[in-house]
Amino acid sequence: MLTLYDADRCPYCARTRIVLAEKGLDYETVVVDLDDRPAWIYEKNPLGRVPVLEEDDFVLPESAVINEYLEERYPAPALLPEDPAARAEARLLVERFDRLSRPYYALRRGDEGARAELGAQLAGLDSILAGRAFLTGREFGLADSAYLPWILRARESLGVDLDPYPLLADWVGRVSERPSVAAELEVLAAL
Ligand SMILES: N[C@@H](CCC(=O)N[C@@H](CS)C(=O)NCC(=O)O)C(=O)O
Repeated sequence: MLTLYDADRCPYCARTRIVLAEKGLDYETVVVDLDDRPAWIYEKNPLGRVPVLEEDDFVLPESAVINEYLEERYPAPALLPEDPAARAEARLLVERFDRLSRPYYALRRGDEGARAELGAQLAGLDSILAGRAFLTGREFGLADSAYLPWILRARESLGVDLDPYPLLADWVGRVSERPSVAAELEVLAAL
């Protein structure tokens, strides 16, 4: 049995919700109140953060690691390409995700220059999509799941216009038709 310690508003949790949905896995959700975190969450994750995935007595924090675990434990459908170089490229994008999250959170705080810095990162993703349909490669996968929650929130909550990044905007439109991502749009609309 899989359990996800989860919070609707958390984009890191959204990463894992997308992967669980893409893989068609059944799981239980335990909602963690981020404004009043229960003491027991520190037993699951010493940092006190969500998401945490539990499978029987195996407990795992960190969204990127959880998603890699799910990919290996439940390989079908694959969310990484077969080719080792393409797999490495997808992993590199996930590894360097803080280049996008830094200006995203700076913009949320209202820091000067953050919107332009976030725009530069969105332009970088747009140029990656010039050579491929998805950030992960030819198929939707882990890198797409890793970036989408912030890009959706930037558009929906921070008023970031994606029109200047046409390939990125097309990608958002394309992936939004997937049930895993459509469900996240519903979560966002209800926040
Ligand atoms: N690196 C972690 C970050 C998770 C994270 O920051 N989660 C936030 C909610 S979106 C959280 O639990 N914050 C509580 C805190 O930082 O104390 C991951 O990828 O899972």
